[in-house]
Amino acid sequence: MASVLILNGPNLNLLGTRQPEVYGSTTLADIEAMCLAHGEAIDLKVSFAQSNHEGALVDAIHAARGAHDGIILNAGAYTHTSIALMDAIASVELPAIELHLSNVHAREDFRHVSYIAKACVGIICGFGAQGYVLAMDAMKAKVSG
Ligand code: CA2
Repeated sequence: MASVLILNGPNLNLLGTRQPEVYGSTTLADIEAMCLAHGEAIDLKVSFAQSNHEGALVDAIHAARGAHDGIILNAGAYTHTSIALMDAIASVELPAIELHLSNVHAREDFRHVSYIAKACVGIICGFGAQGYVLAMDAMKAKVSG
């Protein structure tokens, strides 16, 4: 069975507790449960992780090589700043999907810039928690040839 790492960056551990008007009221634990259930439905093994630390995210991406077939990454604010994450994604040579809950292009200008997009096969944003399911379907199609 194909396997995907769903990796979440800084502050996403706070989902559902603050700013529900921007990020919704679903918690990250709810999203993890939804992803695990969807993985069973579409035959995709799911590993789910979150870190507030850029280096820990780099380490998780490195560790995905040989362990997973693809990476779904909501890098949070590091999306807009991190060359290190871009380099890490490029280095592992796994298909990666950039994911955001919010429509970053309808928000502040600094959120229109993504360093990681260059290393990703595609981007999903603006669909809230449902975006994780959409990204899983896209990854399943990508890794199943
Ligand atoms: O829309 C997304 O998923 C983002 O990746 C979320 C990041 C933001 O910096 C990106 O531009 C877009 C921020 C995550 C912050 O999450 C919070 C959750 C609850 C309360 C406060 C922040």
